[in-house]
Amino acid sequence: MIYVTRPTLPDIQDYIDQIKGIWERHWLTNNGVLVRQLESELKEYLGVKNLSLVTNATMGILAALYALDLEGEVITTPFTFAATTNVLFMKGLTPVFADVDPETFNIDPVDVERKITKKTSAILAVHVFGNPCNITALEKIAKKYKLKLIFDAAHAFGVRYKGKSICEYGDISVLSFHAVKLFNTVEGGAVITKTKELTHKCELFRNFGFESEEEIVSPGINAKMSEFHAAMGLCNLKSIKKVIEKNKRFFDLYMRLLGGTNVKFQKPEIARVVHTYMPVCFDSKATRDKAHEYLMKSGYSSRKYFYPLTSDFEYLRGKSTKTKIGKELINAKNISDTILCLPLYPTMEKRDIEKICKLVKEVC
Ligand code: T4K
Repeated sequence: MIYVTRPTLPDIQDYIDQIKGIWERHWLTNNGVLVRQLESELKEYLGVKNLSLVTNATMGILAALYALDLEGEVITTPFTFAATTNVLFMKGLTPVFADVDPETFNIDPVDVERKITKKTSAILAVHVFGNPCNITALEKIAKKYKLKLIFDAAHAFGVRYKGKSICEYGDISVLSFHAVKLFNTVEGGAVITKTKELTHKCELFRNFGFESEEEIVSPGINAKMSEFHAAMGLCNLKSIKKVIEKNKRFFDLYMRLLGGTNVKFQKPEIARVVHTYMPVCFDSKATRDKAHEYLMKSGYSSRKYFYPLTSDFEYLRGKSTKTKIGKELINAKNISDTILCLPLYPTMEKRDIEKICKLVKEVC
């Protein structure tokens, strides 16, 4: 079976060399040497100032919500992975869903502004599939209404926007380093903030709120990255350039082979985009579901990222006194109903992409 993606693994000897020192130091987690080294290498690679590693992006977004001390309503996108909405709910915030742009699949700033109320404290936007949101418009709105701006940048590792890292925009951005991401630490993530104070708050959050051995100054959780995860990151960072190049080459091949069919592609914003996913939209839900099944039968596992919309989650419905379920999320619904992410990873064979495209064309 060819899966939608396949994690990048370093040379095993390279990983063994990287973890050997752990046996000498007997320091396995909680801000170890390798965690600090990876933080420093990532700051350099991404070109960001304030970065802290965490166990995963889900915890990273939760840390952001606590660090910014948010209350009330947060305007967000329903076209995202469960994590984005789940953490709002877990923090006791009310997700208010804005529709997305039909071309870029990202949150629509016009609808964001329409949904602002006296209770709104922040905007939580997602750079879907690594494609930057309309950052300029969102920043303007956040400034005008004095709202905090958080970017779920789970898919946006290495993306640059107007000459700097995409993670340097907004108050806080969160990257995911899960196994299936472009850059992985097995499980992991990073929180990038605008100020040292916010980073300090996120770091308190990831370690139970401990300021010192006897002082807990804020609510916190265990979101610490281990040395073994950091070691994987240090190894994988060495090959990231090749991974990005290879994915881009395969992405372009898909575009070429599927160009001229009636599948629709996500429209990129102006930016240096990286390609973690190969999303395509079909002309109807029925065709999408047929393609999903047909590919599966032929040994190719595609994924319906993101279906259903998070605004359709049953648990939100149960708490609808608190949660505003989106009613007019037309664009998001259309995309969610017709989208399929096709397999894309650097160690794929060109002939698999050719075969996948042939199968997709047959369904179209
Ligand atoms: N925000 C957004 C917008 C996100 O997309 C995500 C996560 C988050 C926040 C939260 O980030 P983290 O807290 O995870 O850091 C996967 C990932 O688990 C998830 O990280 C990712 N987004 C989401 C889009 O995809 P699943 O449940 O679809 O993945 P899974 O485990 O079924 O893996 C997909 C395919 O990859 C498998 O069918 C086979 C292949 N695979 C997977 C793993 C784990 C492998 O070949 N080897 C592996 O080790 O969620």
